[in-house]
This record gives sequence, C-alpha cells and structure tokens, in this order.
Amino acid sequence: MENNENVLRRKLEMVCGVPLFWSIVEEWAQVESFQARPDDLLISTYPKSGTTWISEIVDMIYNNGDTEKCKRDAIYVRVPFMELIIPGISNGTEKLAKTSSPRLVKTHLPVQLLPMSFWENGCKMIYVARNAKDVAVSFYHFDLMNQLHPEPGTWEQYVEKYMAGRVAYGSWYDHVKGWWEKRKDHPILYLLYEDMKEDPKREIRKVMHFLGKDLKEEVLDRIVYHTSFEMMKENPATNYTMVPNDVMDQSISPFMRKGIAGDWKNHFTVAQNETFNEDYERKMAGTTLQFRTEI
Ligand code: PPS
Repeated sequence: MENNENVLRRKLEMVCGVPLFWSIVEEWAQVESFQARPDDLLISTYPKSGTTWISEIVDMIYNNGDTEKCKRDAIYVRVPFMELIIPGISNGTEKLAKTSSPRLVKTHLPVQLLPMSFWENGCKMIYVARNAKDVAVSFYHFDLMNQLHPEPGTWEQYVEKYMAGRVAYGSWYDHVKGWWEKRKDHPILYLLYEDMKEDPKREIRKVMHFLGKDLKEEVLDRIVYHTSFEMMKENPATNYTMVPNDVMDQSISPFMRKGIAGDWKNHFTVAQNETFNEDYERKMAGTTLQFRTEI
C-alpha cells in the first residue's frame, strides 16, 4: 500500500456534483467504461442500507443454500465493489474483469452515475433502501471507523452534513428517489431494509422469484437463519474482520453494529428530529416512496 497518509482520511472529491472517495474520482474513466455482462446481477444501495445482508442472501440463493460454499471467501470478494479503487489495495473494476460469470456486482452509485453498459445489457438489479435516520446513524459510526472517508466530526455536525448530502455518495434523498423512479423502465427489484427485518423469509422469497429460482422451504429457512444479523456478525466471511485494521478499525465501532430498525431514537435529540423531519418533508415531497422508521 502507498503511504497511508496519502490514501486514507482524505477529503472527498466530486463527480458530477456527487462526493466520492478521492481515487474513485481520479480513476473515474475506468468506472465509467466498466463493461457489464448481460448475466450480471447488480446490487445497488446507498451506503449502510443493507448491502452486505442482501449480498449474502443473493450468494446463498445462487448457491442453493450451501452455507459452506458461501464461506469460500469474504463477501467483498464474492460480490466485488465495482467502483471502489484504492491505490495499492483494491480495484473493483479490475477484480470484476477477472471474475467468471455469472457475476454479483456491488455499487453505491446514484442512478445517474451507473456505467451505461448495465442499462445497455439489460442487467437485473436489486436495490435496497433503508430509512434515512437509521442510515445516518449507521453511516456516522462507519465513518468513525472507516479510514477511507473523512473524519465525521461530532454527531451534531454529521447530521447537518448528511442532510446537505456532503457525505460519500451524496444525498440519501436523491439516491433513493432516483433508483425508485428508474424501476419503472428497468428490471429493478426495490426492497426495504425494514421489510427485510419484519419478515426476512417473505423478502428472500421475493428475491428468489426475481432471480428465477425455486428453492425448497427448508432451503429458504436455512437462508433466513444463515443471513440473520446474529449469524452474519459472527461469520468472518460477512463481518469484514478480514479487512486490515488500518482501513477499518472495528475496535472503534464494529461493521456489524446493531442491525436494527429504530436505533436513530438513541441518537437524535428532539430538536434534531424536528429539524430533520421538516427538511425530509421538503426533500421527499411528491414521491410515492414511503419508509418506516420503526417496525
Ligand atoms: S456498506 O458499508 O455500505 O456496504 O454497509 P451495509 O452492508 O450497506 O450496511 C451495514 C448495516 O447493515 C447492518 N446489517 C444487518 N442488519 C440486519 N441483518 C443483517 N443480517 C445485517 N447485516 C448487516 C449492519 O449492522 C449495519 O447497520 P448498523 O445500523 O450500523 O448496525
């Protein structure tokens, strides 16, 4: 790896008004020209919305519920993070070019920045959205421990930055709405984290049908069990403990932190919540997309 100071905790740079990790921006031409394949499955999310969870579910479905096969490697190897390019550490586009089909591809890009080849190839996509407040809390804790992003500052400062879209991948509001609109003219299964918490088997069945698979009840039950928060927290192939400490310091906050809906209530003050709600109403006016902030 290059000298850490040159790579980690640097300020975000912009692509078309969206703040991103600096070397994604530097290597943007590689991302933009990424070659999707027709049988790729794209897993798209705003950060901290259940990416790892849905990735494990999909890999389990692809492998007919074989838990051992799904422990073959870390989740970020089984489902490479397309746009993530970290000098000397990782290059998602190169990794994927060497991956055999059918590939599972992770992205956090807002819909307008997705490489054209995904649309041209008619790739299936699964989008998972999570309510804005729990994402803010999860993202704050992640930015405390994840050295790829700038220091988050205090929670107070972070909430303001988040509402203004001055965090990695920009505005949560634009992200969830952009992908919601796109589902009207493209095969996108749009899932909600809170629905997955409420009834994981129901949502896993939706994913199975979307992927054109038919698995037995007992296999579905195994997938529900294997992809529960408690199991994934203990599983080295899903809990990100294989990432070096100098990139993600899990002694500050674990990647698998709480995995619940409604943790925002432990962090937002009454005043913060009021301001957030007012701003939310403005930004989400006119969309049919509805979230639950508790279940
Ligand atoms: S990342 O870094 O953007 O890819 O993170 P992502 O995986 O999208 O989100 C991490 C949060 O998802 C929680 N998580 C889960 N919740 C419920 N069930 C399962 N199985 C599960 N796996 C991961 C994880 O704990 C993070 O949320 P918080 O609220 O921080 O706990």
